[in-house]
Amino acid sequence: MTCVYISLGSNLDDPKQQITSAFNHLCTIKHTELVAQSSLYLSEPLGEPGQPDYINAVAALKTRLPAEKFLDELQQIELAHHRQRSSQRWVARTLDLDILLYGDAVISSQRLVVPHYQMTQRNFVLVPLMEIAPHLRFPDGTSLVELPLAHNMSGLKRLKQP
Ligand code: ROI
Repeated sequence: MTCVYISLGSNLDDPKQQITSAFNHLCTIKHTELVAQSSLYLSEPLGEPGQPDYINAVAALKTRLPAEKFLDELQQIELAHHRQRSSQRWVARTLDLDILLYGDAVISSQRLVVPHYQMTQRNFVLVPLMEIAPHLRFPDGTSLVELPLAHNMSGLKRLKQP
């Protein structure tokens, strides 16, 4: 089994409900177990100004699926939440599920870049990760606790226990 960390984000159509529903869907992925889920965090938007605040969270799962098959499952869940795929980046969305880490794999394909290319610059990813995996190390050996943003709550509010 491979340990996978993913991020969840939503800022449209009742974001709290979108994330709660996404956690339920994650439990149904074949050959996969949901191991841990963080609290929900209210987070100020990064990117296009004027969008609503986001709800963010992270999850740890164990899976027997290869990375791209696992990505297919995440994209199915996004579609079930009416995610519109668009060529525009950094805009509002009903549900965004990103693979952050897939074991120790370093992947760079057209569909998938792992570790997620901007995760270390986003406190709305690192802070929830600190909650569920404080001892985490990245494939290059960097540890999560060493990253200053992992302790930075600016623009971020923890909402409730999972
Ligand atoms: N901003 C926040 N706070 N949370 C997100 O999940 C998020 N996702 C995005 C962009 C548009 C970059 N901004 C975000 O994709």
